[in-house]
Amino acid sequence: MVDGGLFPAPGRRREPAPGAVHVPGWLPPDEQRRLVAACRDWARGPVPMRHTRLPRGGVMSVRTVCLGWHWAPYRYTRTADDAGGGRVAELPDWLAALGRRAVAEAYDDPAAGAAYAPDTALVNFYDAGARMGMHQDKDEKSDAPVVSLSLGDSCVFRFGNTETRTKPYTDVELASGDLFVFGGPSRFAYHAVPRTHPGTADPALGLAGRLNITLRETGLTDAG
Ligand SMILES: O=C(O)CCC(=O)C(=O)O
Repeated sequence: MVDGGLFPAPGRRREPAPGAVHVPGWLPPDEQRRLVAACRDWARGPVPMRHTRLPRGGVMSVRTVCLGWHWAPYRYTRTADDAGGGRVAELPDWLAALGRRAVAEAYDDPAAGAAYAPDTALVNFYDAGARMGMHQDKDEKSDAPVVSLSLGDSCVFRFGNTETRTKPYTDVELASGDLFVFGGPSRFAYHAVPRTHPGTADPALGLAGRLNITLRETGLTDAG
C-alpha cells in the first residue's frame, strides 16, 4: 500500500516521485545490527574506507568503501587506484539477495526483484558534519534501480528531478532501517544528503553517525 502522508508508519510505502519508493523501517533491528557489523569489516579493507578526492581538488566529507567494483570520480574499476591499488572486496551474495528482496517489496513486483543483479555497493559513512551535494548516479551503464539502505543517525534525503540540481525536489527523512529505491523514471534523478541529525541513532545499534549502503548494477564486465 502506498501512503501519501508526511510521516509514514513503519512499513508503509511512499512514492515521492514516480519510480522512487521509500519504505520506512524496512530492516528489523537484528538485520540493521548485522549490516553495521559487516560495514565495520568492509571499512577495514582490503581497501580501507576513505574520503574520496574529487578531480578539481575537493574532498568528499563522507567516507566511502566499495564492494564488487570501486567507484572513484567518475568511473568504476576493480582495483582502488586512488586508495592503495588493492582489489575491492567481493559483493557478498547475501547482500545482492537483500537487494533483490528490496526491489521486489518496494515495487510490489517479484519479477523486478528476481531480475535485479547488483554487482556493486557503495558504503558511505557520515559523521556529524558530513553531507553529500546534489548529484546523479550516472556512472553505471545500466538503468536498473538503485537500492539505498540507511543505518544509524537519521538524515534529510533530498530527492529531486532528472533535469536540474535545483527545485522541484522533496525532502524525505531517512531513519535507521529505511529502504529507498529509485528506478524507472527516477533512476537518474538528482539527490543529496544536506544534513544528518547527529545523536538520533538508537544506542542499541552501537553506531555513532550514519551509514548508507547503495546497491547498483554497473552494467560493466571485466572484459570492458
Ligand atoms: O547517503 C545517502 O542516503 C545517499 C548516498 C548517495 O547519494 C550516493 O551514494 O550516491
